[in-house]
Amino acid sequence: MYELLKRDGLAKRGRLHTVHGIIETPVFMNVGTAAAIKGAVSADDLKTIKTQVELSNTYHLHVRPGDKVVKKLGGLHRFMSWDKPILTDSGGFQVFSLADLRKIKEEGVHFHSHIDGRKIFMGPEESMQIQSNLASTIAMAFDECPSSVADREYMTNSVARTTRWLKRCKAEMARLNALPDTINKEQMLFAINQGGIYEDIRVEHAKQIAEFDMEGYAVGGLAVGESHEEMYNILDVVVPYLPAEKPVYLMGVGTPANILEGVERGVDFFDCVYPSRNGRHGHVYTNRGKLNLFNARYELDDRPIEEGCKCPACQSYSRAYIRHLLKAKEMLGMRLCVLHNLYFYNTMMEEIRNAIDAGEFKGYKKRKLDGMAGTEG
Ligand code: PRF
Ligand code: ZN
Repeated sequence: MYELLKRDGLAKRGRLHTVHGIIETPVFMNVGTAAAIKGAVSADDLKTIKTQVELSNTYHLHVRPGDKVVKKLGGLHRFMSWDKPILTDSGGFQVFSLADLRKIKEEGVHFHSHIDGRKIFMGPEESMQIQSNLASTIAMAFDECPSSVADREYMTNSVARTTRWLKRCKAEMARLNALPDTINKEQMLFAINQGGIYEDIRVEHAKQIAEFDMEGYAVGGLAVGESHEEMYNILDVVVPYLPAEKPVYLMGVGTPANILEGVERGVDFFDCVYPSRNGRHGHVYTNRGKLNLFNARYELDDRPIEEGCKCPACQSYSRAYIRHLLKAKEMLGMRLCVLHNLYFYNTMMEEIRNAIDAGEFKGYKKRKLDGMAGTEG
């Protein structure tokens, strides 16, 4: 159940009550595709860095180790030793971006595994069954994320099919939640809006899925090659048609600036690989811009990544030491950068929530963006 606590302009401050605890929104979900945040980050670490929700992928876990294996071991929470909320993406997007030789039909998608080439079929029912076996807190509907350059005709047909798939997802999830051996019988299901950058197709689809009375609504099909302005425009156009008393999730987005712009337009949930991926490459976020710790200027820099940061990296280690670890390819170097970056994102979300509570989101956003536009130092 989602509680809308406050609005500051269009920005929403909310609280999603789940069987695995409360999610304070706006929230950034930390991406652990295959049931782990890449960079040797443990479930204990996630608590230290203020993670509220971990995100995993249906497609990856179905291929390896197999959702039936995870179910036998008690579900994803027990498997990865994480008792807070987990959101699983439905596989739709990953199948379209990763798998080879896919064929889309009314019943679902036929494709080959990117691990061993094995033939797999996934449709709405299969996606719900896999997510039910994983027993995540929130499951995502099975959708098609069409290319950003798909033409109007393709987009119209694709979106209509995604709506028909949503109907099947909802029915299958209700059936699974009522089965005696289902691990999480209160698994939530979020719908996904598609339509590329066609405003009318987006709005029509948003109206249709709003009728389904889902527990949350995602905006998919963005950050797939369109410009930031196009993405913000679609949010301006489509979010007003999604139920305001439900959480809104902008999938796969994004940079700190993208998140601030999304919050301002009424988005509650975000996820993105940037903080972990950039961390693994020695790129770290600070309130005065991003640093590349491989840069020679940090060779003798005894300061933490960010003065005053309470993350495990900044509490104990200098830029110079982390730079040395990265250059020596010591795993600890990557790990510290990933921990710092996720802490940076999670802390920004906390600041955003506090700013909305105080009714001063706009001022906060401007100060944060101005600061981050700074130069490397
Ligand atoms: N659909 C699903 N997952 C996603 C997306 C989508 O459109 C995106 C698009 N940015 C990221 N993850 N199911
Ligand atoms: Zn830090």
